[in-house]
Amino acid sequence: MSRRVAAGMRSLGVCQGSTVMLLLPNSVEFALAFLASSRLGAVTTTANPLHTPPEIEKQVAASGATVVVTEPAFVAKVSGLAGVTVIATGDGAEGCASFADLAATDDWELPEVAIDVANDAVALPYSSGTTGLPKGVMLSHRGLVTSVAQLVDGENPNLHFREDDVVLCVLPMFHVYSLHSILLCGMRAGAAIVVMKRFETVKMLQLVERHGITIAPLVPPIVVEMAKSDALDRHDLSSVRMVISGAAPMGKELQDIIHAKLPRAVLGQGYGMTEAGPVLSMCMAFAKEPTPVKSGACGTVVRNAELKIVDPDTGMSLTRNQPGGICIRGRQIMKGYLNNPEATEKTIDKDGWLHTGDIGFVDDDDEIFIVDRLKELIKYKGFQVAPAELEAMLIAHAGIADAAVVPMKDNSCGEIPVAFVVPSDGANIAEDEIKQYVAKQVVFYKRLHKIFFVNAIPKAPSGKILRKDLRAKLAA
Ligand code: 4UW
Repeated sequence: MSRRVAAGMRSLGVCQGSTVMLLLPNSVEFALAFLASSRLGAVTTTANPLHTPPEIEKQVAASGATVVVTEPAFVAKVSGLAGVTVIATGDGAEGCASFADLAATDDWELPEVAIDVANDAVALPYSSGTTGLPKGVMLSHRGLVTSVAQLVDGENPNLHFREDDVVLCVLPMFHVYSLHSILLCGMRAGAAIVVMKRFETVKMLQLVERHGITIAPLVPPIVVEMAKSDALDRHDLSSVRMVISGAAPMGKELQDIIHAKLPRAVLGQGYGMTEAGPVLSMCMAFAKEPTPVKSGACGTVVRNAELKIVDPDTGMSLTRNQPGGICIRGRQIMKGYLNNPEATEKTIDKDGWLHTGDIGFVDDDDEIFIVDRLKELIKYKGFQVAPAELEAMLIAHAGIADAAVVPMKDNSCGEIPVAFVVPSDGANIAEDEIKQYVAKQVVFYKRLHKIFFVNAIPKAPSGKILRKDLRAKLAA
C-alpha cells in the first residue's frame, strides 16, 4: 500500500528532495505516508497536530514542506498556507487531495529512485537540541536504518522484538521515540503494531488485554498514571513481556512500583535524543541474551557506536562512575541541522562526537545513568519545550522587559515550564495575563505554569542567562 500511496503522492508533485509534513495523530496512514515519501526520496517532517497554526506555519516554512498530510479536523490549520498541497485522511475535507484516492493509485509506473543513503535525509523531526529554537534534525536513510539495526538486528539483538510480538503504539508517531523504536523497529522485526490514537489508561489496558500486547513502550508520565490506577488489577496484563521507558528520567521508586504490579514483564529504559539518531543506549535486559540491569539505569550504549563522558569545562574524557557530559559517535547520529551549520558545529565537534547536553556517568557494568541536564531543554511529559521560544514570545510583550524560562520539577509531568519575568517600567502586568498571552500561541505542553516577578534576570557577562541560578531558586 505504501507503493500505491507513493504513486499517488508523485502525481501530486512529490519527488526526490521534496519535503512532506505529517500532521497526523497515530494512524495507519501515518506509517503509509512516511514509507511512501521515503520511497520517493522525499523527506518527512513530523509535527504535533495539536500545534497552533503559527507553530505549524513556522515549521512548514523552515522545512520547506510543500505537501501536508493531515486529518479533516486539522485541515483549517494549514489550508491557508501558500504553495502547500493538503492531503486529508478520512472523508469530506473540501479542497484537499484524498488519502484514500492516493492509496488506490496504480503503482506500476513508480520509478526507482537513486538515493544517496549516507547524505539524503529521510526524516526531519524538529528539536531545539542543547540551545535555542527548534531546528530541523536531518536524519539520513543510512543513519535511521543504522539506528534500527543497532537495536533489533543481529544474532543477539539489544531490543529483542520478534515476529510474534504485538507492540503497543500509544506514544505519538510524530516524536522520534515512537517513529523509530515502535514503528520502524516493530516493522523491521515483522511484529504487529497496535495503533492507539491518544492515551487513556483504561482504554490502553483494554487494548493490552484484547490484543495480547507483548511489548509496551511508554514514557514515565504514562507509567505514573498506570502506577496510580486501580484499573491495573482488573485487567489481565500477563501477555506483556517488556515495558520500555524513555524520553525522560524514570526513578528507581517508580520502576519498583511497576515491577511489583507487572512481575512477569521485564522493565527497563532506553535513552534517546532526536539528534542522536535517536537511540544512544538501551536496557540489556531486553536483549535476546539478556543480562541483569540496575533500576534507574537507562541502558548500555548501542552496538557499533562509541560513547564517552567528558568534563564539561575541559572536554577531557572522564573515567567510570564520574558524571560529565555524555557524547556519542557513530553512523546513526544526525547529519546536522537543516540550514544551520553554526548550530550543527556546536553540537557535533570536528571529531564527529555529538554532545548531548546531558550529564551522566557509566558504571562498572557499562550501564549509563543520567543525573542532570546541562542544556536548556525542558521536558514536559517527554515533550520538548524550548525556553528560547517562550522567552522570545515574552520579550515581545510590551509589558515585559526581560524574561527567562526554566524547568520546575513536577511529580506527574516530570518538569513544567515556569518563567521569571521583569516587568517593563511602569507596567502593571498580572500573572494570569502572561499565562494567557503565551497559552494562546502555543501547544498545551508549552504553557507556562507559574510566573515569578523579579527585578533582573541573572546573566553571565556574555549575556547568557544563568539558568542554573534560577533552577536553584526554584529548588530552594
Ligand atoms: N532518562 C532521562 C531517559 C531519557 C532522557 C531521553 O525529545 P528528544 O530529542 O528525544 C527523546 C528520545 C527518546 C527515545 C527515543 C528512542 C528510544 O528507543 C528511547 O528509549 C526507549 C527513547 O526523548 O529529547 C532528548 C532528551 O530527553 C532526555 C535527555 O535529556 C535527552 O537529551 N531523555 N531519554 N531514559 N532523560
